[in-house]
Amino acid sequence: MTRGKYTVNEVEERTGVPATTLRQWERRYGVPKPERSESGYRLYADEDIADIRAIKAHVDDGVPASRAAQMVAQRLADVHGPRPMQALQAALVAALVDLDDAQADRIIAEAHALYPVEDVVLDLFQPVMVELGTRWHDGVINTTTEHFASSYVQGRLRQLMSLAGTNRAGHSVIVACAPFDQHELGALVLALLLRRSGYQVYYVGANTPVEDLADMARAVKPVAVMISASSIDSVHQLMNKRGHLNGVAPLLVLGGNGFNAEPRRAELVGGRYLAADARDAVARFHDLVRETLAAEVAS
Ligand code: B12
Repeated sequence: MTRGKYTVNEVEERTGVPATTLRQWERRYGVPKPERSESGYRLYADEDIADIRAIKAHVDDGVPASRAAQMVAQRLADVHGPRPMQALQAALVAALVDLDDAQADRIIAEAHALYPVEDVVLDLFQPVMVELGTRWHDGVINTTTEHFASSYVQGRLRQLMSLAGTNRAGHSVIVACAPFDQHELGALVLALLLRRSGYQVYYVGANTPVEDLADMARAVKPVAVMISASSIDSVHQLMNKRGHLNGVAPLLVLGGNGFNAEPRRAELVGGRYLAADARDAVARFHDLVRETLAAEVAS
């Protein structure tokens, strides 16, 4: 049943909140949540108008808009059940843009109470970092805000890594970023998912010289070296150094944005590409490890 009956301009007239602000609240905080007409126009219900008036009243009392929207969203969650991931994404983006890590902690606690760790990481942290990174690339937020957000998310991912523990009996894997590549979050997400799947993960992190990575592999003897490259430049760095990567481990696995656009580039570096999504990549990786180890035993 459709509840929506007022257009955005009618809502502006009734509540005194400008249409641009209404759209911004919806995008940033997930409230109000108007329905859409068949042609895509927003249609607000009486309940939406009540929510907008409640947010406006808090804002008029001096409460920041992000907090006011959060208070109303929390009340809605109490009445209607858990907030969907999309609303949590918008709320987390808003908290990080406001440099409000206490609020970010609360949102993530809510997400962990509702969803499995893999979903929180892939459906909350990942889109939030893409959104904030894109805002930085577009010059909408400055470098300090981006760094604040990245290091916050990085901290949360490292915490999850520690909680996952180390499986000394698991097959070992080294995860690193390509030389000069500072995009660390994808590699960290991959490392976390691998650790939660029982691998013994050596997470090396950003900007790793290939020669040093090869030295480490000789010492650790992992079943796989996995390298993340987020840009074309990073892929070229790996291509130029492919000699050092040759035979570095039974499996050389390459991934990240620089390969997602053109997976065949992995062959040019002498490695394998699995998938754009870390969850799919880890599932394929299990099979690949099994096949590789079986082939080694047979030979
Ligand atoms: C956040 C971000 C940044 C942050 C990075 C913060 C950090 N500490 O990590 C900052 C602001 C620092 C940054 C800087 C730059 N960035 Co930037 N950045 C992004 C952005 C918006 C999101 C990346 C991200 O964090 N995603 C979230 C993670 C979790 O997802 P992911 O990286 O895709 O990883 C997933 C999968 O790909 C996969 N995966 C990743 N690695 C691997 C490895 C293996 C082996 C496997 C199996 C799977 C796998 O699993 C992960 C989890 O699902 C992307 C655009 C985008 N839409 O992705 C641009 C992007 C990667 N950046 C880009 C550029 C150009 C830069 C800069 C050069 C800009 C500049 N002028 O300075 C610098 C480079 C700095 C450097 N030397 O590396 C370009 C690269 C273009 C290209 N194709 O060559 C992109 C694509 C933006 C664009 N459209 O232009 N960036």
